[in-house]
This record gives sequence, C-alpha cells and structure tokens, in this order.
Amino acid sequence: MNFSKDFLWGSASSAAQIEGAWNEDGKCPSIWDVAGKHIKNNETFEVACDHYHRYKEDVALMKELGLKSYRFSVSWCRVMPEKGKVNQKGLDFYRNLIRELKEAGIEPLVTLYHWDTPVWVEKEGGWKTSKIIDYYLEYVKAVVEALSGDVKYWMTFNEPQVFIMCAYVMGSFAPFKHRIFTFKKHIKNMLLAHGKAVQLIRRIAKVAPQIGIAMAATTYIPSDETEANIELARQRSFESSVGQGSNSLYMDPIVLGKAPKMMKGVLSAEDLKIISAPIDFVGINVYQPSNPMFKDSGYTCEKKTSMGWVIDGRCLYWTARHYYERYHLPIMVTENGMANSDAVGADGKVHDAKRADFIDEFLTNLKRAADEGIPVIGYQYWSIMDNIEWCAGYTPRFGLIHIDYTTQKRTIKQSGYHYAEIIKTNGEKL
Ligand code: GCO
Repeated sequence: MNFSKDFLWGSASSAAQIEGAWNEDGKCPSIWDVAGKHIKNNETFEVACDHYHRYKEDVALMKELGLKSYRFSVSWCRVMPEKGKVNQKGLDFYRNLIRELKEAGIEPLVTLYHWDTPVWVEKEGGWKTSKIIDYYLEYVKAVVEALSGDVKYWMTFNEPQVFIMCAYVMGSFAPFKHRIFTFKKHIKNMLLAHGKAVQLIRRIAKVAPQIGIAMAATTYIPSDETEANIELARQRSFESSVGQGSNSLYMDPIVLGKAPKMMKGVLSAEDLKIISAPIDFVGINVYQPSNPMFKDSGYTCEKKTSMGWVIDGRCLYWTARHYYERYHLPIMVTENGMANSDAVGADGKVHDAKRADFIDEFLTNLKRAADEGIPVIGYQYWSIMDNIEWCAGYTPRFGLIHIDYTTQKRTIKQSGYHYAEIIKTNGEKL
C-alpha cells in the first residue's frame, strides 16, 4: 500500500500568524493583538505576512508547489467583531480566498478556532465562562452558512491542550492567566463548544462535511519494537499522568464519550453525549516525541530544530498508530514541520537542506503507517510560509516559503521544491 490516490498533500497556517491587517475592514483586536511585552523583541501581529492583502500571490505560490490542500483558520475577530454582529467584510476575505484556492485546484481545510479569541469575548471571561459556548456557536454558524458551499473539511479547534494549559494555567500564552483552580471548567466549556459545533456543522453545512479537530498530539516512541515496550509506550501516551493530561484528557471524551479520571465529576453523562457527537477524522499536530521532554535520551544538537525541538521522524509513525489504535478514526496530519534559521543566499535561493531531510524522515514514517493499513488521509506541512511564532516572534522560521519581513518578498525555499517533487509522485519518491 501507499498513500491513497486522493491523499491531501498540503500545508498549514493560522489567521493571526499570517494575515496582518489587524484592524482593517471592521476586525476587532484578538487577545494576541494586545499581548504587548509578552512577544519577543516587542514584535506584533499587526502586519505579519500581510497575507490579507497578498492572498492571491500566496495561492499562486501554493499552486506552483502543487499543493492539493491548504489548512488555514478563520479569524473570529474578523467575523464577529462585536457581540451579536456578523461582519460581512470579514467573511468576504475568506470567500475570496476560498474562490482563489478552488480555482487553483486546492482543497480548503478550515480551522474554526486557532487561539485568536476576540478581546471582547475574553473580557466576558473567555473559556472560563459557559457564555463563550454560545458566542463561539454564533460565530461558527455565521462561518458555516457563508462558506460551506465550498468547504468540506472543518476543524472545530486547534490544539485545545495548548490554548488551555499554556494560556490559562501556565500563563505563557495569551491571555496569560494563571487559573489553576478553574481550568477544568475551561476544558469542559471547550469540549461542549466542540461537541455542539460538530452537531451544528452537521446540521447546516451545504456540502456534506468532514469534521475533525486538530490535536497537539504527542506520544511516546517505544525504546524497541518488542511487544512489551510497544505496550509501555502506549500506556505512557494515554494512561500516564502526562498522557492523561494531553492526549486522553480531550480525546477520550470526544471520541469515546468517556471522562478520564481527572474529569470525573466535572462532566455529566449528558455532557459526554454532546461532547462525543461523531467526528469523521482526527487531526494530529506532531513535532517531536514525548520521550525526551522528560528524560535525557541522547539526541544531539544536529537532531534538533532551531527552537531546540528534537527531530525524530518515528514520532509521526507512532502517533498515527497510537491514535488510530485507540480511536479508530482516519488520521490527518494537520501540522508537522520545523523551525530553522533560513536566509536568502547570494544566489537568491534559500538552501534549507535540513528541512528537506526533515520532511523525508517524517514522511517515510508516515508512509510506514499507511503501508500498515492505518487510514492516513492527508499531511499538512507547518507552515506554508514563515510567520509569527506566537511569543517567540518572527525569529523561528517554519515556512516552505521564505518571507522577507521588510519587503514582504516571498521566496520558495529549496525544501518547498523538494516537497513539490514528493507531491508530484504521490510519495513514491520517498
Ligand atoms: C502550534 C500551532 C501553530 C504553531 C506551530 C509551531 O502547534 O503551536 O498550531 O500555530 O505555530 O505548531 O509551533
């Protein structure tokens, strides 16, 4: 077996990280627009890659790369800049972007929430209050009504683990809060918002939808492939306190309709029924294995990204396998990629051989999963272009396309051309 004939070879982005135009055409500020000193070097989301104005050029570059799909997020702040008010101009941007993608033969994959909560929603309590569920659903309704004639793939949320733990427990992501005592409420609100959104999309979408969620999926690589160690890695990934805090905490309620230990007494049977509204696929965002975050496991600096993340492509195979074995749903790799200090060379090219190797290593592992019969439906490289990496600012470059932030000039990196070749052969080239 190989990658399926209609495999979604693509790349990903998120609204806040690339669009810029932070206060144009009626958009309200998001919690990231007001992050101020929390962003490295006082950088801001104001202009980013100016994709809002340059989307046509960007889609033309995606077409040049031969992408079959493009995962992006819709900005809640553009669509509902005030309580109860739908902003048609905000929706127009996405209508135009989707038209451009369709004309280029690229399937749009839409994320409904990629962390950019409107400031007005946060002021009312953000994920701490159940009011946010209705606000979110109102926003989702507006988006689905406007775009679902041309969109089949929907993701309700991006990485709930991160926007709840980092934003509201550790306080390291916007809105930079420490709510150690109430964060279970945040999780419950998010899970209910997800389940209700799934039901809503299913009910009102014009084209039969494929609905999923993009998880910060990270699991353990077994130390060797004996049965005992495979089982140990599986247990650590879902049953250890770490696995329970990341993977099963969200996925068990969503897919299995079961409350993990930590949420016992917080989620009622009725809640779980809503939360487990059937979805069609699971999105996995995979960057590095869980193992080395805890114990020194001997990775050298050559096998790390410029952000210090470990490079070990086996984590993609194991995450796909672990998720499939537990949840039995088709898998879409919704993010995978690496930060590197890329620059345009004297010859006008960006020589990022390390990223081309990274892509080969990870895709070879994904191919193993596909070969073994795991239904893998797509791979979205993170990211289509360099962008603002949240609090780390513009220094880490993840893109297939280099951005010169002074001129906004786009240059396809060598890894982009390399990926294009892989796409052309549907992975045969690996
Ligand atoms: C995330 C987000 C992306 C990041 C990417 C690299 O996983 O944090 O989905 O917005 O930019 O993952 O860190």
